[in-house]
Amino acid sequence: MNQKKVALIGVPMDLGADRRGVDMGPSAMRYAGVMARLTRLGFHVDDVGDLVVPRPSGVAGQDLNLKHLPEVVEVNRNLAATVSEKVREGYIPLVLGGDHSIAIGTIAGVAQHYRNLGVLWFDAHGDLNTAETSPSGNIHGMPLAVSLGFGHDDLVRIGGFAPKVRPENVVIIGARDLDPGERELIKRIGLRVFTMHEIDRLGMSRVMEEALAIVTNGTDGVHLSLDLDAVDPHDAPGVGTPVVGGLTYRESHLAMEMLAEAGVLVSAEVVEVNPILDVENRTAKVAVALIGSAFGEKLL
Ligand code: B3U
Ligand code: MN
Ligand code: MN
Repeated sequence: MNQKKVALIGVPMDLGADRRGVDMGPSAMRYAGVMARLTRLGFHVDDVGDLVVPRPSGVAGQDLNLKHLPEVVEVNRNLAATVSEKVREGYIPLVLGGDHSIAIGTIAGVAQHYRNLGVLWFDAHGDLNTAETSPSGNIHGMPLAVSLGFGHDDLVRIGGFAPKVRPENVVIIGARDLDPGERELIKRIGLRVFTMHEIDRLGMSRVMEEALAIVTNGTDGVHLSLDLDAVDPHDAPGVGTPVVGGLTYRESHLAMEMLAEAGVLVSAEVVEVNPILDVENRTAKVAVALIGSAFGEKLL
């Protein structure tokens, strides 16, 4: 009996995005049939349900450079514990967001079981800000920095160790909106970023070959962090922060299919689906289709 097992974990969190509707993402993706999609692929799926996300404590006195920090820390601590337990039980955790701040908890939980975790980070943004460089104070613009060991101690230390991942094992794909402090950090730590410029020049096939070579080199597993705003707003309009000029439906599917073919995926999260801004749940449907491809769905 070695049927592959997936644990679905919903995190209806929008505090990292300063309350913008992405808390409904898990429902939207469940409604779009994520469970049936994975079951059809032959996975045993355990839907753990949704973690509890607290109401924001008073706005008065809160740190505007790290909005809702105590709540974001609490949720990510719980998420790290849940993810870690599911990995221990032999599941591939699939975390449904929620805003991207939840990557802090997912990666903290997974990294407890992998000494050298590779990370494929699909995003229009870098998510490499700290309180010092963030233009918004929103923690969903910080999770990759935190996982690399940069940022507020309460975030960086979740799971009890830091850093969770090394820059040489991480790539960003689809970036087109980077802040000055993020560019500086990318250069300082030598992080490989495949911007839209490179995707246009090289094509997604070549970009994924290079990206997979990096995240599998010396690693013992690969985590997929999929921010739906990597996809062009034409195909994925319902996201927290849409940015024009993104990945096409076809490019994003090819990327997920190539990831599945590599056979290295150990955990994933799909984030920033915002049903309030969506058109007939289109973005959640795209998200679920991309999940299908990442987990091995083929056209023929
Ligand atoms: N880089 C900006 C904007 C942003 C980051 N992530 C999202 N938006 N979704 C920031 O606020 O850090
Ligand atoms: Mn993001
Ligand atoms: Mn983003």
